[in-house]
Amino acid sequence: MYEKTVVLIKPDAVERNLIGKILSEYERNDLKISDMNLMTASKETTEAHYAEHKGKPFFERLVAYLTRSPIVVLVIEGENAISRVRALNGTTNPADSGDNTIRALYGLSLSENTVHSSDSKESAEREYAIWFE
Ligand code: 3AN
Repeated sequence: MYEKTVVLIKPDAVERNLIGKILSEYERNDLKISDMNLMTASKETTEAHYAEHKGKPFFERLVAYLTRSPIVVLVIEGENAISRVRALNGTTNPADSGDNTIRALYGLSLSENTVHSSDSKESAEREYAIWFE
């Protein structure tokens, strides 16, 4: 199925000049970057994005991290783009992430794990509305 997914290149990656390396992982796997914004995320937008984690012990730290410096917000398209991008990104904790995944290569910790991507079609639509509308 042809899909769109929302990807965030998070502050730890932008701070370490990894935007180009991460974009090239998606492009060389035949995924299409169809929208892209470099921005500093507001607290309100970030809290909406991570609404499912509100109230958890790490929520405030997560919001402080994502808003501390610029991020890149992307729309990536292709056949089965949602699962393919998540496979390229790897698991939430970089320490457990498969060889050559973006998080294994560049992730620093469970909190500073370099990239985000939508986990379903519903999440992609919700996240698109948050970041692009
Ligand atoms: P993913 O981004 O892999 O879909 P989620 O949605 O479960 O992962 O978590 C969102 C973000 O919240 C993660 N990228 C991570 O930074 C943070 N996070 C999740 N679980 C924990 C935890 N137990 N401790 C600290 N941070 C966490």
